[in-house]
Amino acid sequence: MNDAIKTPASRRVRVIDSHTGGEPTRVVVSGGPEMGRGSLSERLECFRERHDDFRSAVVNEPRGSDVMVGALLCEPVDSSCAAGVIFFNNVGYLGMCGHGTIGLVATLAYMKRIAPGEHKIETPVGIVTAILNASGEVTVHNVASYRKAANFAVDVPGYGTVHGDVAWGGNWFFLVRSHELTLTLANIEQLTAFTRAIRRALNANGITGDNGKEIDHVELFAPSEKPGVHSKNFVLCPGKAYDRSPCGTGTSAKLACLYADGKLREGEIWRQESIVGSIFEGSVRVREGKIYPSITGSAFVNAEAELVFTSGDPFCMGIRG
Ligand code: PYC
Repeated sequence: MNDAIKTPASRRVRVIDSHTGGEPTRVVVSGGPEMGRGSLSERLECFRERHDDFRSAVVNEPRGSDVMVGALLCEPVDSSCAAGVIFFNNVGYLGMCGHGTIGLVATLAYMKRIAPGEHKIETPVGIVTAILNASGEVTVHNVASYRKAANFAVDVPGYGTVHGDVAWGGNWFFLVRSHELTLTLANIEQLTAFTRAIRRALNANGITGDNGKEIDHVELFAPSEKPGVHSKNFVLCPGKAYDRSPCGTGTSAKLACLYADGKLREGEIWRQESIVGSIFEGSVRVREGKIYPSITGSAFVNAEAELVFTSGDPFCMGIRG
């Protein structure tokens, strides 16, 4: 525990909340833990090992909820970057977060720290470039994305064999090829139960991303009913929350699979709808054989607050599931 947490009565943490297509992002602007000047991936490990109670305090109940994604604003190592960021949620840490990067850029604009134009953002999985468009929309040029395994079969207890692709879009995803469920908000419980069962089965069978990384996101797809929109998704995030946005890293993983299948050409626009009806626009660029997805969406700042850490509050550091 760091010194500031030992004297919580004096601790105040400034946050700015936004949502991107319905999915919240809470940017910690000041009052976060001190984690040195190492790389963002080193600082993420320091966050995980030494300040995990701070993560819980910011995003878990009673201040937050399962759906809240936190973004700790950091000094970047590379001074050409506008900011560094570490994303986290109710159960742990995210390598990259598409909706969160859009939310971060909208927040930096709200704080008048950036103007429309191109900005580099340092994340634990590499530098991403974001464009704050004059319209307020944000385009994120994501890290290289790829499919690790196609049409992989996994036996899911209670559901039978499920086929899907394992792909990286800044996080690891299992993209289910076909299923019987209808993607509506009325079906959230069934969609959540099915995708959690798939993730449990992947874990139980030792099926991972590269370097043994857990496949902690599961994606279902269906046709969208909106004209000009190619697909609708349901995305299970780590824990049991689902993404209200179309998921920037999940859409990146989808684009990598579509490109690998010859179903999307370089530069062609793919519109991905989320389970709540919000839309991201995506496309890919190919450089030296690698697929670089770009995702465009909008975020809106909806709260500015100071989190107060009060001594004697038994849930000061959040309720851990
Ligand atoms: O937009 O990449 C994303 C994301 C990951 C988890 C929640 N949102």
